[in-house]
Amino acid sequence: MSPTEPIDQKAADAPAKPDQPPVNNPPVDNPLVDNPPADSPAVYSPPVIELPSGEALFRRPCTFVKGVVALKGLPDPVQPEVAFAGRSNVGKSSLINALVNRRDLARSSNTPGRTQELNFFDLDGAIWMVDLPGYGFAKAPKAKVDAWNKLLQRYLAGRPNLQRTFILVDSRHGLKDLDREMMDRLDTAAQSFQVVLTKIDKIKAEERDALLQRCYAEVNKHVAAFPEILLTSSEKRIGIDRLRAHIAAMAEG
Ligand SMILES: Nc1nc2c(ncn2[C@@H]2O[C@H](COP(=O)(O)OP(=O)(O)O)[C@@H](O)[C@H]2O)c(=O)[nH]1
Ligand SMILES: [Mg+2]
Repeated sequence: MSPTEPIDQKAADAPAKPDQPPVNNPPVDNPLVDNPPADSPAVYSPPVIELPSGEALFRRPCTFVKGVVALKGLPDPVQPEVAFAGRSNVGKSSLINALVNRRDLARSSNTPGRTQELNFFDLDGAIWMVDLPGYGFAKAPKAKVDAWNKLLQRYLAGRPNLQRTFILVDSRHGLKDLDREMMDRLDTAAQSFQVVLTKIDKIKAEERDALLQRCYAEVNKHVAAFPEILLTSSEKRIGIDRLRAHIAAMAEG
């Protein structure tokens, strides 16, 4: 399916039936996965993934818990958590809202002043989702950037319940140096990460395949990288079910 084609919303939301594979599994057809050119770098072949567990988890209520500005404010690591990182404007708030099927959950915590906090969302006691501050604020004062980097470093190095960090990358821009720094940091901290391409409705199918190939070639070199890159659009609701299922696989209860 091309990202420019309309998505059948009913079909996309319908529970998986054994005789009818869900529209979003895999999220979009990818000729590189099905038929990689001989000279291309290895492209990961995504496994069939159970979507219903993700649907069930994300039907449960999600609440904003707190914004954390210092290590001592972190909640005790009593349940698993996943974090969302990415450059500002990458579509982080929109993706979290799409996951929980709300318009304003992430955005409501995104008022100025809250943007430099680690925002914790509790998915019904099963898993925390942590919205990390968007990186790449050119105008932020150096002292603030240094303080934020220190907090992030300590958080990533010492959070035993952190299962995975999703690094969101805008499909129109691809990987940037700040994303590379983040991947290096996660390698050093031995923290698993997974790249999630956002706004794939904004690019053409040909561009998408080339982008995916470039990203796989680079991401695969990182020891902490989860081998599957996800393609998403919050606006067209593409790839949301699959991301939910990934999160459900790490949740408790
Ligand atoms: N076309 C398109 N636009 C998107 C998508 N996700 C986010 N946006 C737009 O990108 C801009 C930044 O989104 P936001 O979620 O606030 O980004 P954040 O700064 O990373 O939290 C907003 O104007 C969104 O409407 C998407 O999937 N498709
Ligand atoms: Mg945001």
